[in-house]
Amino acid sequence: MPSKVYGDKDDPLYFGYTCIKGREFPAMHLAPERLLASQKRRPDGAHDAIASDLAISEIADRVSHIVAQHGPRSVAMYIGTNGACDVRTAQVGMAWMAALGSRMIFTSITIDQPGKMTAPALHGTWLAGAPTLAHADVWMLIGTNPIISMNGGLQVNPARALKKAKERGFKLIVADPRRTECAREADVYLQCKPGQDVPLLAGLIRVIIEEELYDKAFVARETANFQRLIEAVAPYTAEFVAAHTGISSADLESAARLYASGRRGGVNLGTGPNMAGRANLVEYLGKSLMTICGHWLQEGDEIGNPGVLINRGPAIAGTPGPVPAWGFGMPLRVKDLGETAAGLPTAALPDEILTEGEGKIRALFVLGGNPMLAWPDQIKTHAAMKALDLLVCIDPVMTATGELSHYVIAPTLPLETGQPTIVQEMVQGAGSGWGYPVPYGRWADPIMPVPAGADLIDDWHLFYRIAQAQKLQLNILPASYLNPMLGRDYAVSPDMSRVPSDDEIWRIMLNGSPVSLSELRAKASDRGVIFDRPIMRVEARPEDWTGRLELGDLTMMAELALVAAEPAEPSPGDFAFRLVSRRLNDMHNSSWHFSPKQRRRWGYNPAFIHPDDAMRLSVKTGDLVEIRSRRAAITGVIEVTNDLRPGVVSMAHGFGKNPGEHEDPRSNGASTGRLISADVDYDPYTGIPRMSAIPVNIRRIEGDGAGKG
Ligand SMILES: Nc1nc2c(c(=O)[nH]1)N[C@H]1C(S)=C(S)[C@@H](COP(=O)(O)OP(=O)(O)OC[C@H]3O[C@@H](n4cnc5c(=O)[nH]c(N)nc54)[C@H](O)[C@@H]3O)O[C@H]1N2
Ligand SMILES: Nc1nc2c(c(=O)[nH]1)N[C@H]1C(S)=C(S)[C@@H](COP(=O)(O)OP(=O)(O)OC[C@H]3O[C@@H](n4cnc5c(=O)[nH]c(N)nc54)[C@H](O)[C@@H]3O)O[C@H]1N2
Ligand SMILES: [Mo]
Repeated sequence: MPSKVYGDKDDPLYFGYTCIKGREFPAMHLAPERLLASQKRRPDGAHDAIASDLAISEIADRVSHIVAQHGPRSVAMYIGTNGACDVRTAQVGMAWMAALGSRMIFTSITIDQPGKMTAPALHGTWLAGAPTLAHADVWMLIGTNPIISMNGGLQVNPARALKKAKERGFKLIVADPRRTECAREADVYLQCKPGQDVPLLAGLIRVIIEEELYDKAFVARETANFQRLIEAVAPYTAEFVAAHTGISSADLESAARLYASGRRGGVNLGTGPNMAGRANLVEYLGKSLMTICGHWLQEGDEIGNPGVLINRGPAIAGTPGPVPAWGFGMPLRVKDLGETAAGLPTAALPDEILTEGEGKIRALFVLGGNPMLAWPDQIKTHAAMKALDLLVCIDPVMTATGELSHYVIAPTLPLETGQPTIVQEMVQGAGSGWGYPVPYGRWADPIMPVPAGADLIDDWHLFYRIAQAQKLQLNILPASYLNPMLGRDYAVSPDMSRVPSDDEIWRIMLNGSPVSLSELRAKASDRGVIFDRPIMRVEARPEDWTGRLELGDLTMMAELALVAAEPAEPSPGDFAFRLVSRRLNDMHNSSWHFSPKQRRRWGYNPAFIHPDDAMRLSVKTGDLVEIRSRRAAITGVIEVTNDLRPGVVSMAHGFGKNPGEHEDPRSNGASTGRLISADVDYDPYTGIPRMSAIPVNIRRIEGDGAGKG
């Protein structure tokens, strides 16, 4: 039985890299907190173990009953971070929803970085894609810290990739109110005010245009409405940017000049800017910055990864042009929201559950997610979860959401099932420097046995077996096509009289993949391999091609005008601090907080503040404070650090308990989601409310005196 995880130094891509979450995997499989049987809620709120067969047939009955009474739209699905990690879960789950006739599928994307999907729709996708780090001279990271988060940008083993790139003169620009691990490596670091990324990006674009540093030939050939962008960024003068962002004109100019000086480059925005109020616009400006500098891959450039398990689209130096980012598909009943390029608005799902009337959502399936500690507006989420007729979670532990669930289905864990490296390839479309830079692939056989006496199922079995009980025929799409429309030709309608074997389901998932499942297993079973794929180079677009990258989308230009009219301090005096989101190195969202190794530093989510602020508030590390927003108050534990911009309090999410439950700030942490309101200051398209740069006040809690000094 494996007890230790270590990196394979000879791996041709990771070079021995592992993260603490990976190293903790075996411990998670054996953790005493792990559920070894599914759970059913009693009327008094406690849970009893239930045989998985019985749970599945009871759930199928209840769903059938709800659908018969209220129609398929009353059943919704939420795919969380661990519902997306094993592609079988989401693919079979979505096939079941399709068979049921419900389109109410939500994911964490709309409460994470929705601009990653809407901006390419508004701007147009450059089919050749962005350069990998190895082929770039300059890079900009805005509110993202991939050395720790692995959020894309710097690719796999980011610290090593960055070091290699810097050895050959590569330059890095970082903008973040917190001096992050990435900021320490930066050639230019901008310690900007949070929530002011629109002025920052518009200011950078203005400098590049005014100093004529942009790629004139590329802009003339491949873009539309450049003039509109020129006019829209004109108000973002050096003085305006300095007042709004706290960045001096000298620093702004040196960042702009450095970025424009590169031949190939990338721009990555992360959760910070996407959560700070203008997700679509900040990502749109990020794409526009790459475009005016002509930083995309060009004709003749080599494509780093032509695809191993995923079919990469054609590598053409051109764009089909913009496609609708919203205003299509199925409308919600609330807040005038509907389908978007980033999916349905998860932040509005509680409203869909709480709003009476035809189509009201009554049943929710949560796949590897934890709404109670992840969705914005914990108070409203709590009301919604309690209002459901049926709440089912698939989760290896009893979570805050599990406590409110009618059923918690106990799944197998990754080391107990075979897995290919497909998810890492699927994310390649999320931006520059995402996915594998080379055609790397690997198949991992199960290496740990399912614990003796446990009654566990692979997540996807739940939906397959509910469908069997409901006599529904599934039509399962492969995961090997990023475009589900193309993947349709490869969909499989299995014989529903039996459950497919592991081998069969993986064949369906990889149906039509460039490298087949059997080739992957034969060549890359005991270690990762860089596959010998034909070299792919970017081709010229046909002369008569009409698609252009849109630099002047009217909705985005109107939003630029709105921000240009905002005062530098939106609410002077009212709320002295801005609460910003962050990741903790040892923890992953709300998962596995009980793991002793992950708790070795902090078992909670500290409230990081600058020493000057600590002095002003008369607090020191370890002291308790009240953090109050317009919506609610939580108790935080102070951690003083020089890394932050004064006036900013930085806290991770995913901690604390359900509202009304006793919470020990030094052991459970606190829920930052409770401070958020889903009903004010939300994006009119994706529904994401302000989840970073939240106005708050901080007050010392008198008489606590338990600080560490
Ligand atoms: N205030 C605030 N809110 C935020 C954010 C923020 O920065 N600030 N960040 C947002 C972001 S970026 C995201 S992605 C969302 C996350 O939203 P969610 O995905 O809803 O939340 P997680 O905490 O990632 O939930 C993961 C769940 O998966 C379970 N799990 C762990 N391993 C497995 C497994 O192998 N199988 C299964 N089935 N389950 C498993 C864990 O126990 C946990 O309950 O939260 C968002 N919410
Ligand atoms: N160790 C660890 N790794 C993780 C996770 C985890 O919980 N722990 N979560 C995973 C998930 S679900 C995701 S989505 C990714 C996220 O990956 P990233 O987006 O890289 O997440 P962070 O490391 O929090 O970086 C966000 C940065 O934004 C800054 N910031 C906050 N507000 C603003 C703002 O208004 N403007 C600017 N410019 N910056 C701002 C914060 O200070 C922070 O440094 O990470 C993933 N990886
Ligand atoms: Mo996320």
